Amino acid sequence: MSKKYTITTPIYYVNSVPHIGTALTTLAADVTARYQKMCGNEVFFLTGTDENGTKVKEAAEKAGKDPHAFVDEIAAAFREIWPGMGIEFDDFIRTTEPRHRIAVQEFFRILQEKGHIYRGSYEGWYDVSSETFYKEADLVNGLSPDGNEVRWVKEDNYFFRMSEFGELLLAHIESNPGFIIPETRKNEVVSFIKQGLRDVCISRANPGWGIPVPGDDSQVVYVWFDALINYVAAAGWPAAGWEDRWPASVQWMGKDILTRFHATLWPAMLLGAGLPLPEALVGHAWLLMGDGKISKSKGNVVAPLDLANSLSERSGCSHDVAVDAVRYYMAALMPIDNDATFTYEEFDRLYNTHLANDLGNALNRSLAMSQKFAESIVPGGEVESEAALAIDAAKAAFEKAMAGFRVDHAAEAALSVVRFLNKYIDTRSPWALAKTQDPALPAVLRSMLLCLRTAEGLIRPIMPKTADAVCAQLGVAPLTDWQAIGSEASLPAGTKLQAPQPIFPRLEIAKQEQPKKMEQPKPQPAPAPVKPAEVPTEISIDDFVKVKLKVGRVLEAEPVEGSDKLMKLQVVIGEEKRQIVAGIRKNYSAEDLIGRQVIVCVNLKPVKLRGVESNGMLLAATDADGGAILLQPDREAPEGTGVK
Ligand code: ME8
Repeated sequence: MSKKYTITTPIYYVNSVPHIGTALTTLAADVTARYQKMCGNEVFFLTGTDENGTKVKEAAEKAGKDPHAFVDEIAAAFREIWPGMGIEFDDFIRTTEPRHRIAVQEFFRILQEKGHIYRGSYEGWYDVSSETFYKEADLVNGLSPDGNEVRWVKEDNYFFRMSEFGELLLAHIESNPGFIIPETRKNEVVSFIKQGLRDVCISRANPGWGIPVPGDDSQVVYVWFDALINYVAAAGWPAAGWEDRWPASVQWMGKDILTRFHATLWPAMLLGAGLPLPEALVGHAWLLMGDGKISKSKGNVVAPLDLANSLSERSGCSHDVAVDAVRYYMAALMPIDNDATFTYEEFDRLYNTHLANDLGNALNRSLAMSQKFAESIVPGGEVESEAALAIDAAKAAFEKAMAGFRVDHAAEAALSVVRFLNKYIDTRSPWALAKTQDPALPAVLRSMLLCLRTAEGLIRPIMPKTADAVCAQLGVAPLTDWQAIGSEASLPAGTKLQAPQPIFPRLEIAKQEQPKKMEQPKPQPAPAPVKPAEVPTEISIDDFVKVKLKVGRVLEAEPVEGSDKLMKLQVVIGEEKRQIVAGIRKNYSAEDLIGRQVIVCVNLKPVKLRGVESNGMLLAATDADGGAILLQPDREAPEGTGVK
């Protein structure tokens, strides 16, 4: 059988349920898997749970549960949550399974046979939270380097001669530049090894939980030594045929478990047993919440599905799209070198700007214009060269990003094509071409639609359900072959398009709507004296129809320099684009405005406000402080629709 492209995540401790931190790594692995499948590789995507440690046993005791029942319950939560996040793993290994126990005991036996294991006594500190042994010199103010409590341990144990592998590991890292990613973390690993690797204690006194050391039931295998072996156990080792799944092409993890475990202990174990080393180890940075790492003990856990459910409720988008929006957020944020901070505000902002504005608008506008100017049929004709270049550049940027496991850059590349498209629509102005019956119109529409089709292919590894929704509107089958992305054949002339259906309804970002943010009610000022209502002068319908009102969409927005009230907007109204200056800055930021539909009075005489020409007026109600509350159609209406 041919070698598969093997992708692994860490196997997670079952002391707590999945959260947005563990989802981050699993998502990175899923995006890699989906991309590699599209590239034609046979993929083996492995995840699972780490169930044998002291940490898990103590968590079960704390919960007053039998450890077997406890691990079954939490492992089931992991197994169930991942498909709900669109994560399609091929195997889920639990370290309490017989196939894992057999592999661990055999691995131990082989290393023993080859003289890499000896008996000794351990006296030192042990951090249960990270299941790590520390020397006195490693401690910081009596705590582990991560700030966890440590306990003194004195036991007769088995030791692995890790000290013998330092030179071999350094040579491997040196001759395989892609082995440890990113570069900064590779340097940390190299200096850790250069300080001298110590032999590692690889067993603990048997507490009645864990995998017994072969031939010595008084000891169980140290949980890290045990857990790392899951990767080859799931490949089928020690039985024949494991070579099609091991070595891994990439092992994804957080930086916490790279240096001491995956980049030193694990390769040393493999070298000792005569097994091949993984091709790449990616140790990403932290997703922080507020000022700290997301962890159950800190009580700051965000469940990814809760986030999706809240988005779907608040915006009205479908559940599938909301899950994709969470996937997109994590992909776009994917911290590699530096830690990133999770905030609800940033999540909402990215949804509105990247998804509703950039992707949603590109889709709506392209389909609406195709409907208007090409009867919703993909026209023939050559794709214009600037569109072809943008398509190729986005695809190449995505490929480069994924070759270096930069999921964040891949997300950026995927959206670059719709950002280009929105600008292209503005500059090529199909409405103007239609007016003058310019022969370039079919090519422009075709270019727009091919950009969309390309975006559908490029977002697919990150947002698979959204890609399907885009396909449905384009009237084509999903683009699953990477080679075909960007090709003219991927969107044949004559394809019948569907009417545009907004996929990402905009979120109204009012502070009080943010989930989990409770604001103290402010003391209410005494009500202002009510002014008697003015009796408006009556006008006839003939007067009213003189005021021409139309639906427009804000494409660009920026504050007018020197004014704290005025915003300069570029608004598309049907086939034309207008500059409008509006006194709404106090209540709306540029981000609130871009992509929003507005009602415009289109037959006001142009005026100059602070020296900037304004060609129309937005309709707005006025709040108690004189601030603007913009009017907006109750549902999306094509730009240019008349308002009565
Ligand atoms: O370490 N930001 O399991 P674990 C980014 N069982 N990534 C995060 C994160 C955050 N806030 N929180 C968790 C173990 N992670 C061992 C692994 S493998 C043979 C054994 C992710 O449940 C990140 O990948 O503590 C980190 O390395 C992993 O979860 C730790 O999961």
